[in-house]
Amino acid sequence: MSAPTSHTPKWETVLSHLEIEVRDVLKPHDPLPSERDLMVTFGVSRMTIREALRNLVEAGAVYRVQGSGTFVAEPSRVSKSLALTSFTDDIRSRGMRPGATLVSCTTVPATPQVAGDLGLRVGVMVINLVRVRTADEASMCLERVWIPADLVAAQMPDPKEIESLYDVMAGANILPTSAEQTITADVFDDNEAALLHVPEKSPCLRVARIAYDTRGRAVERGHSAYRADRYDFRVTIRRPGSL
Ligand code: 16G
Repeated sequence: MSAPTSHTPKWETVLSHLEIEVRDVLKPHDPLPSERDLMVTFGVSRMTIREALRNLVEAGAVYRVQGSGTFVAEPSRVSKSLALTSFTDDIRSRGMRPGATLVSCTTVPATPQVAGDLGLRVGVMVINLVRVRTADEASMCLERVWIPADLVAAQMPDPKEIESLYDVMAGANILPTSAEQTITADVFDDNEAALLHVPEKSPCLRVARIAYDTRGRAVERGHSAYRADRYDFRVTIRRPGSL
């Protein structure tokens, strides 16, 4: 949403404030302040507050309970299968718009851990890209990626311009086709929480991926921390021996 101007109707200004509160501060099923409290906070009429709330209800961001008030709705969750897909694929397939905000992009010597995962010698240069990934502008995860610099360096656009990293890699003829992935439960640290605009110590799923190309060469090491309130993983399981 664009920044309010002096021509913006009052209810839209209230709406933008409430959207941020609902998205970044409150949790699902938390109550919103009463109409009276909102009138005092924003110094506007009840009609203005009602118009803003009506828009929030219509957008599915909040719900009303007769006689009790207005509450934050469950955000639409992204349920990810374990297929090797990109963030962009995951978000688009749910009808949302993927986005990326650059945190940093550096070319650094591989540490022993990074080198070990990518099958490189310690000290070989790797590109380390750190981005906040969003769906319809709302934060979803903090993504840290390491790629051997010699694989993509020539094709690397301005890091701020990168949307899908897998598209950039495809441009360099690098196609991740399989990956080893581990998923662990954790909480965001303070720095991560600040970047994602979520409460400190809120739950996250940490996904560590080492992706390989068709030749079995490790082409990417990715560590992503997903908001546990917005992401889950869906797995198809089969009894051994059945098709
Ligand atoms: C996922 C991957 C990340 C990959 C990105 C590509 C995990 C843990 N992370 O976020 O490694 O770089 O997708 O998505 O699976 P993109 O093409 O939209 O940038």
